[in-house]
Amino acid sequence: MTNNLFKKKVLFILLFAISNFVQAQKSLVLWYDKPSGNVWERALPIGNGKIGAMVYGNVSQEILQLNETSVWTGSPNRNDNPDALASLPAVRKLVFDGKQKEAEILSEKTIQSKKSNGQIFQPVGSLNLRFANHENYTNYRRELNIERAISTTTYSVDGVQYTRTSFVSSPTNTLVVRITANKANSISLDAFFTTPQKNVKLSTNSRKQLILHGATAGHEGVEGNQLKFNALTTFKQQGGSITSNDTLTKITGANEVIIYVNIATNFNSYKDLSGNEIARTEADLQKALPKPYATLLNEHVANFQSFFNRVKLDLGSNPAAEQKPTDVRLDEFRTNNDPTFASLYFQYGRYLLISSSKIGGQPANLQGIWNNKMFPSWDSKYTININTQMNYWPAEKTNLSEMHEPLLKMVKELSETGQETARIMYGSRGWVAHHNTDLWRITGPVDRIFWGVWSMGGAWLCQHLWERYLYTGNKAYLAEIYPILKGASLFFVDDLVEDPRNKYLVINPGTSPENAPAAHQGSSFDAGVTMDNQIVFDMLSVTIRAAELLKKDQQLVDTLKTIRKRLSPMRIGQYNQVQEWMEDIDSPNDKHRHISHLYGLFPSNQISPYRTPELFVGANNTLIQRGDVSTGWSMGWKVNWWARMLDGNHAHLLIQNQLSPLGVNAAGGGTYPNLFDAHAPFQIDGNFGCTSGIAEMLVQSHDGAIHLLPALPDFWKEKGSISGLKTRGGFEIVKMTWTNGKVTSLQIKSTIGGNCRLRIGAALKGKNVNLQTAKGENSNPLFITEETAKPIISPKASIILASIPPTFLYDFTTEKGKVYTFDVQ
Ligand code: FUC
Repeated sequence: MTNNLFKKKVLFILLFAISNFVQAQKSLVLWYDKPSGNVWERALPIGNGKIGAMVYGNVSQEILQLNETSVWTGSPNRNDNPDALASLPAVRKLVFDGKQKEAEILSEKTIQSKKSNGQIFQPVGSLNLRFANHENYTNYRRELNIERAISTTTYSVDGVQYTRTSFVSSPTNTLVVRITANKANSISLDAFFTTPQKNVKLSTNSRKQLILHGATAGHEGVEGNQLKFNALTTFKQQGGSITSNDTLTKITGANEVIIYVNIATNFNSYKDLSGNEIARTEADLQKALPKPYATLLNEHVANFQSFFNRVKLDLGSNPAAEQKPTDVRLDEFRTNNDPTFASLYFQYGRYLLISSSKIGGQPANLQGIWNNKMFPSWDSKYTININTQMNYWPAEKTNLSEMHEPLLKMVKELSETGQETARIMYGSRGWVAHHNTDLWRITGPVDRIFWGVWSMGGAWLCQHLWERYLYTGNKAYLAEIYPILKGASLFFVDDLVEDPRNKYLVINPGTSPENAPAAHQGSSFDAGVTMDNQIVFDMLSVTIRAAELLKKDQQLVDTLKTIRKRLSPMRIGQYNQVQEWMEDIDSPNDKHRHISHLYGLFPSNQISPYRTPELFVGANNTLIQRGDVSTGWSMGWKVNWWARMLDGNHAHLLIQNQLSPLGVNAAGGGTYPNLFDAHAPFQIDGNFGCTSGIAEMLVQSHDGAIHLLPALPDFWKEKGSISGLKTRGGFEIVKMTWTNGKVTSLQIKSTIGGNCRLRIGAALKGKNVNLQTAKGENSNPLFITEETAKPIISPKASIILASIPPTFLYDFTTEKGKVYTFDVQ
């Protein structure tokens, strides 16, 4: 090669690399042309599942607001009400007699926890960086690159360009901030901690480190001063000088500064606080400090991308919109077709899950891992009547199974603490959890009994254990989780009672999370509530299937099957809706944010256009009657429901409603400038719910087959592709492309073998596969769908059913590890 040719080739490669980089930058970056000021919901979240930080990007007064996953108030405790058992017969009788309000009043005293309503997830404090004389700046930009999990702030002062780069490294469990300038000796700053925590000591030491040591308080009678935390900030600077006084470290005239923040607690488990928070921060620091910055950064990016890069999504682009700052794009999204913004939001959900839920940390709570308030809304706990489950809807399908781990561990722990609750309060075997839990894995009913009476939290969470099995087919894992499933079912075996009105086996007292029918004098209490029936049905079904697969407990299987037959079926009511309550007392004007009786449509699969068409139409009517705009998480759930209704345009409308700045939706939620979901206030479930919904619009696998492009909206039809989504049965969509709403190419990997059944709108031709037209049940056991009892009244369902596009159904046999390629005919 001549020298010139070589140079040209290098130039070409460079240009290609740069254009790729710029492309990636544009589509997977949140960026702003103004600092956050004092607005937390403008700051940008970074985290590694243990340490979380909100980076404000302020120029002269920078704030990194800090969290650690186990910094909660209180200490090991329980909150059962032992009076429950004796009062249950009276409560049940009142409910069966139609005296729901009286039952609720009695239960407020006898079932409601008399102890704590759960503890609070709290902030550690903030690291403040003060830069003198930086008030007049130009060329400002701050961004969060969600493909690299790095936040960067750049600006110029007096002709010097400054760059701050922040990330939380998983390999070293350290928050790293690097400050550089393009002129020597330009970096001067004061660094100090502040904290809203009361029981703390701030200090510096001879190494010029900043130390924030403290203990959280007690709350609602639960002992405090037990959970200890330590935050340690360490500086490494080039050039200039470093000094410190009591609580402040000062750097003057440096060329570069690297800041390491380590945070740890003495928390080992919900019953053990014997860790050493000080030794832990020092040990983590020693993992980070010796490494050159480039190594730290590269290891961080590699670790993050080993999860993030598994899925790529292209929904089309709008180059004009892509040039604009993220807050402007958010403002315009509902009136502008900006498909890259939808894919950015989808990937942001995956970014947030990787950053807030990792092995060794706690599950993502109501705010993930980011909270600056001592008394955040709902204590930033785990509300397990929807919100915590929603956080994990994207985990398996968007190829982040590892991020599911902290939740699965929590379910195991609840199955331990919940045994005593089952025994003491209900006289039942097995275990139970109500509608909330916290770091200490409380399982008793909290808040007012109106909400707290619901006893399905554990059983719903068990569906996550089962779902992971359906995605992986891992029998050893199934054997591990089986005792937890069995325990949740045993609770129901003992707790279900016969309804004298109709002889069904029902949960009493039960409720449909947080709603109350007017006909019951506004009491939330009832028996045989639809969601209870659906969750019990799923719980018994998965236990039966798990026991059969593991060849265990035949007698129990027989019992569960007998009980399952006696559960009440779903019903279609007078407004052609799926009934929420046993009686037909729903109001078509009820706009309540919870639509719990559609649990059967999503996340469960009891309602299907192909298997239960009457219920499918009923669900459609229910969704229309409840309306679209609501709290953020409710809109996130609705994206999934409309995807399951196979209505991509309605799902997209909900995405537009959800991705509206707060205040646009009258009496509803929306999205903050940093793309955090707004209940309001910030609640992360909506982010995760919508991410799951977008995946459900592209690929579904709950209804006996892998359904490709089940709900593609007109906005994304023209051209697009998705790579890396997972499905039940251990399949991975290696890549699927589409044009004009039709799949144009497809590659599917089988990770465990078995029959693969595809449902698709266009005829397929296999390249290395023998496709058969599918008939009967899918022979792959990971796709079995359970027969639910049919509704009692059947409405005229034909109009909606006729609008469902026809599909082709194919079967082909797969081998473990092989990739199958298809063309569209
Ligand atoms: C449930 C919801 C509320 C809120 C809270 C954290 O109680 O009904 O809207 O999301 O959880």
